[in-house]
This record gives sequence, structure tokens and C-alpha cells, in this order.
Amino acid sequence: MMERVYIGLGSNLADPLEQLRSALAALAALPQTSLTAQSSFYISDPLGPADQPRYVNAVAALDTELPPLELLDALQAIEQEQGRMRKAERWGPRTLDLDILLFGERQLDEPRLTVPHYHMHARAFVLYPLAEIAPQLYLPDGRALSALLAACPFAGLERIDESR
Ligand code: ROI
Repeated sequence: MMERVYIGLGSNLADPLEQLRSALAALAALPQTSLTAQSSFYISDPLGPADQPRYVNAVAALDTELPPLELLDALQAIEQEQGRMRKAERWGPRTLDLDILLFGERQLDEPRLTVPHYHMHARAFVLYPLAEIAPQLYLPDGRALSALLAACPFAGLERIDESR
């Protein structure tokens, strides 16, 4: 069975734009999976400790036949291959985060994986890129993405215009 999955990408270390570009290429190369859409890149103020660089964030859509935990393993392998380093500090800087935001209509609550991603509902750096590629989306609990967006200011966010 093919399912539509949305992945949040984020980086604020070691050339974040390049981190995201190579992560997207790695997502496109996953087995039993196709990359069907990618948002623009956005520069975002750090959520968490303020004494860290700004992030680059984006959202990608995949169609995949991989089950959730196999996809999670594959995403973690990409994070590791791109030299993921994470400081001990909670909510500190990272070279690459790949988060499963939504997995079809599923609601999962497992030790390794909670879907929908618990923090997605109020994060501008997730909701605005997601809306770019899936403006009509509804979450599994029936909430419209447009309603979440209306409650989430476009603050601390800057879309990178790559056509300039
Ligand atoms: N802040 C921003 N702006 N973007 C992120 O991707 C991000 N990721 C995180 C924390 C540290 C919470 N802050 C972030 O994991």
C-alpha cells in the first residue's frame, strides 16, 4: 500500500542549505518511495535556546510503501550519514533533523515514533512550508491545516527566494 508521508527537515549547523539539499536527494533515493513534492526553504529563528544559529527548514512529501518504523530507520540513517551531531543541551543545534510529521491518516504512539509529530501544530517553520505543498490538508484528528495556520503567525520566518 502506498501512503503519503510528510517529512519536516531542519538544520542549523555545517551549511544548513546544503544539508537540506543532500537530505532531499537521499529521500528521493529511498527504496519503495518517491519524493512527490518539496517546499521552499525557510530561514527560521531558533525555537529553544536563542544562542544558536538560525535554522533552515523545509517540508517534503513522499509516497512510500515502507512501513513507519522502516521509514524511521531510513531517516535516521540519512541523519547519521550526514554526520549528525547533537550537543548535549536540550533543543540545541543540529546538523540535520528529519521528522515524520504525518503518515497517511495514521495516529501512532510508539516508543520510537509519535505521529502526528507532537509539536507540529503550532510551529510556523513546519506549518508554512507544509501549506505550500499541501494547502488543503486535514490532520487525522479532523483539524484543517488552514485553521492551524490561522492561529500561527508567520513570525521569525523568511522564505528563501531561489529564483533571484
Ligand atoms: N527551531 C527552528 N527554528 N527550526 C527547527 O527545525 C528546530 N528544531 C528543533 C528545535 C531545537 C526545537 N528548534 C528548532 O529541534
